[in-house]
Amino acid sequence: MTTNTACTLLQPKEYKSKVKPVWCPGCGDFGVLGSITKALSGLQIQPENAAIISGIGCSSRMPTYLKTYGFHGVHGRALALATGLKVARPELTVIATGGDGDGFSIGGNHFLHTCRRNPDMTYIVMDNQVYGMTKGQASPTTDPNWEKGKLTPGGTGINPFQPLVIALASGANFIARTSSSDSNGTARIIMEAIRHPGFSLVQILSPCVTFRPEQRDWKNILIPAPMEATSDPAQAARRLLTDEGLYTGILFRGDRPAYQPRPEPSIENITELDEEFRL
Ligand SMILES: Cc1ncc(C[n+]2csc(CCOP(=O)(O)OP(=O)(O)O)c2C)c(N)n1
Ligand code: SF4
Repeated sequence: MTTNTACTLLQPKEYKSKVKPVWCPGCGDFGVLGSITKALSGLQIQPENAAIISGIGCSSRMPTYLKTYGFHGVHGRALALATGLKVARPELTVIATGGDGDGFSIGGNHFLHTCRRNPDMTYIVMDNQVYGMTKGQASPTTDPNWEKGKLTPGGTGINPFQPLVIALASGANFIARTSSSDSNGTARIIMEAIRHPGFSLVQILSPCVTFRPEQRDWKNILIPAPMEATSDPAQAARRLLTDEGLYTGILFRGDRPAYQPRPEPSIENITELDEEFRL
């Protein structure tokens, strides 16, 4: 992480690009954008020293709205792209952003193996338990009884994916849940996640007011976790398996060393490579 050493402090609004978000009025993702800019400002990270990487979805539009470097990739591949960038440019602050569909459905495999690999980056998932961009299909985190899904009128009938439990079992080093309605609290958690070495997952419950209007009520039912973050995976697992997705805060903080291979020197003699592949 490279921070600002100049005298003038960068304000949150200075991290926003000139592009106006096209999200629906009231979408939780506006709050997340605000929290990311507050976190970057809080840590005084120069925009050119940070990169925001995403896949596809309403939430994956995030890099467009920030003045940092950014890459709006293909669906489900944010973590693969972000890992490659972090390996090649370890000095950058790398943040991957996206939705529950992008991250846990098409990107599920990358999610597991990024937790396992533990690169030093932050993954912000705006979880609205629906595919917003494609107009309201059930996602991996959708409640099995939600009957308004475009493709699942009787509900999915299958257990939701539990991202935090799965992240813990797969080796993520920092696990937190927060809400888009708590702008300052979310910014503080993102700052902690960026500072923490290794793979940090921040699940932000971020309502899709268009396809899940009932989620506006989330802000009234979420409760701060009753205990400090634990570094004991067994205790964290018990907590996560019994909290019904309502606890917010930093729920687990591990100390596994981050993955940072030294990039191999590039091949100097291309004819040797030619020889290797000659049929
Ligand atoms: C390979 C591929 N498959 C499917 C799609 C269609 N698609 C675009 S976004 C999306 C789901 C987005 O849901 P989520 O990640 O939860 O983000 P949200 O829009 O809710 O923020 C899908 C299925 C695509 N763009 N590419
Ligand atoms: S469809 Fe849902 S997730 Fe997408 S911008 Fe609108 S409210 Fe947000």
